[in-house]
Amino acid sequence: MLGKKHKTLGEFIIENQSSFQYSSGELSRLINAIRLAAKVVNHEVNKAGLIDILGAAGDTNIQGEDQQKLDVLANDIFIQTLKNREIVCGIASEEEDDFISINSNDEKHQNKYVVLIDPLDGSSNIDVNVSVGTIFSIYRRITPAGTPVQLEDFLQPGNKQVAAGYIVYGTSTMLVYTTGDGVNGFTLNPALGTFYLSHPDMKFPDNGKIYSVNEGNYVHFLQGVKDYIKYCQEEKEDRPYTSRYIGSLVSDFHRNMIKGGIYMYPKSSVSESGKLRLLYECNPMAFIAEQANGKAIGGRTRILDIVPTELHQRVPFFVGSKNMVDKLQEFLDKYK
Ligand code: P6P
Repeated sequence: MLGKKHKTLGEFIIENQSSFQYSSGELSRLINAIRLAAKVVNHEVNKAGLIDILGAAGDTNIQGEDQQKLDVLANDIFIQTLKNREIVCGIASEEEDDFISINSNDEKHQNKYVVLIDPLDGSSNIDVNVSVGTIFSIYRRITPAGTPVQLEDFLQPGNKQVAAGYIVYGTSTMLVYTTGDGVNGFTLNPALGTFYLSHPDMKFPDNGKIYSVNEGNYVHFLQGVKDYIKYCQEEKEDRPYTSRYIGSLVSDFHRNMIKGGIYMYPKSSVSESGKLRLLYECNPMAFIAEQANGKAIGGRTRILDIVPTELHQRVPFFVGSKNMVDKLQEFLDKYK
């Protein structure tokens, strides 16, 4: 039984309220809304194998991927929870072709935040009982109060995020997030429905030794990426490194942040821009990575400095321990 020494997420949010920029309490309420939605989705994910919720919903999302029923359910849960709180003026989701504008009912009170979300990343793993996750990214709106939210509110560079985080529905369910003042991880006690601070001040270990990439695509990678993978595999100095790839970004990222490692989803001759989405996968994970002493690049550029051009755009993504990302950069630069 967790004793008093384990702070709850609610206590942590209150205690750290003052460190939130523009701390008017709304960002706290927004994180609390995500906490509630995470518990509801966790409940559905954990029983997915028990009721006929598996299998595609027969529909496909804008990415052309079969929509698993759990994808749709998680999307609805997060959107409804965020809508109900009168804090958010717009939501963009991997599962929604366009963003959703939420105009405040109260003319005087304007909702200040936009949220971008991947409600259930790695959903193809659901049917084989492998961890999946939710990823979220939070900005303050750009457009003046009152007007419907425009695309510019969403197409902000990642360095403007005010908060970002993920939930990993794994052997235990964890919520990990940052508001720009470090990264903290909270583990759900399912018996109590309470998240407890289990991983304070998370940091990537300096020298990672795990590399995560789908090596089945090796033949399609740029030469610099191929050279780096061979570097990881050669028997020299502290190598060969360990290869670990779950096929679920949140799970691979989470393990690498704890043990040290690099996750790579390069562009290739089959996916010209890579597979991962800048706005609701790469930017939030890059914000967390940099807050945890790690690094995130899209090739030659820092992920957080990329100016987005469209809601569902994809970018190549390399994220993890600084030493590993820097070494990869050296190999990429050889072919400038
Ligand atoms: P591949 C899941 O679909 C995802 O977006 C990430 O969570 C995961 O790391 C990657 O795609 C897996 O893609 O092409 O290796 O199956």
